[in-house]
Amino acid sequence: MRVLELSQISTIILKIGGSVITNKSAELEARMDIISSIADQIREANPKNLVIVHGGGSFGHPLAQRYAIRDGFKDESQITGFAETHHVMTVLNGLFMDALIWRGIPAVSINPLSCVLTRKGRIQCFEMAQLKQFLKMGFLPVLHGDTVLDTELGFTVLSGDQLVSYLAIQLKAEKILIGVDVDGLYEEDPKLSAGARMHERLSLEELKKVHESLGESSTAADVTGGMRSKIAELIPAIEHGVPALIFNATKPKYVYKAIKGERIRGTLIEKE
Ligand code: ATP
Ligand code: IP8
Repeated sequence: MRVLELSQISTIILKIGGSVITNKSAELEARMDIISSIADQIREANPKNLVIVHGGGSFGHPLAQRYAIRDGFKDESQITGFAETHHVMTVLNGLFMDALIWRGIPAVSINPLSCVLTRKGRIQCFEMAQLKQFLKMGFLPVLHGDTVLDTELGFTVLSGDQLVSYLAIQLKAEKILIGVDVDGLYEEDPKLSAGARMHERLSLEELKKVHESLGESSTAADVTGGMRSKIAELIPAIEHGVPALIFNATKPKYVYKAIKGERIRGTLIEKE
């Protein structure tokens, strides 16, 4: 068996948003048709260098909110809530993993709860040895936003977006692909402002300005801060020279094309 060196692998980090694989206006509602379609596209693309991170959507977010998990440990009643929130993330992860595994994709699930510790919500340590070895051996690691232990707060919520940026920097990724349920990054939430203009290409400096200008409608979506936080998390990876594409992962073949580097509509963000 040929085991590659990590330096030989130009990794792609693909985030599949909770807005893509769940119905965020309901609770615990997965979009199985989209999950199946994405799994088909990943099988067809057959990538050897992919890490997937999926979000919480209508699984993790409502429970995390109900028990105020992101604010940290304040009282005993949150203990069960923490366990429940983590559990529903593993249920969503299981649905996604099922779709990959039964298509013959060598996907392995990596629970952030078991390998990440945060400090005030930021990743403090992340045991990546297994993830790196899986990549070298040709597996497809799948991670997800999760509840994690925090050295200051007791516990908190770790967003998939923070994981994406962290992994992209640590693995010196070739690119980041952010799949959401809208076509890219707009001046305002396109679901609320039909005429909002989409940014097709942004430099790092332009992205920082757009981030500053995003209003309340881009913040309030969920416990991890919606589109505005997504942009804030991306900034360090772009600073490290990793380009990112925000695109609509619900559109037919867009995940396939994004992995393959084919041109699709979206917001491309590059350092210069
Ligand atoms: P999750 O955190 O559950 O993984 P996600 O990563 O798919 O979800 P959200 O946090 O739900 O993403 O953000 C995507 C949503 O952000 C879109 O559905 C869109 O309506 C909303 N949105 C708000 N402001 C903007 C904006 N300026 N540009 C694009 N989308 C925006
Ligand atoms: O949807 C959130 O991850 P995200 C995970 O990537 C939980 O922000 C537990 C709500």
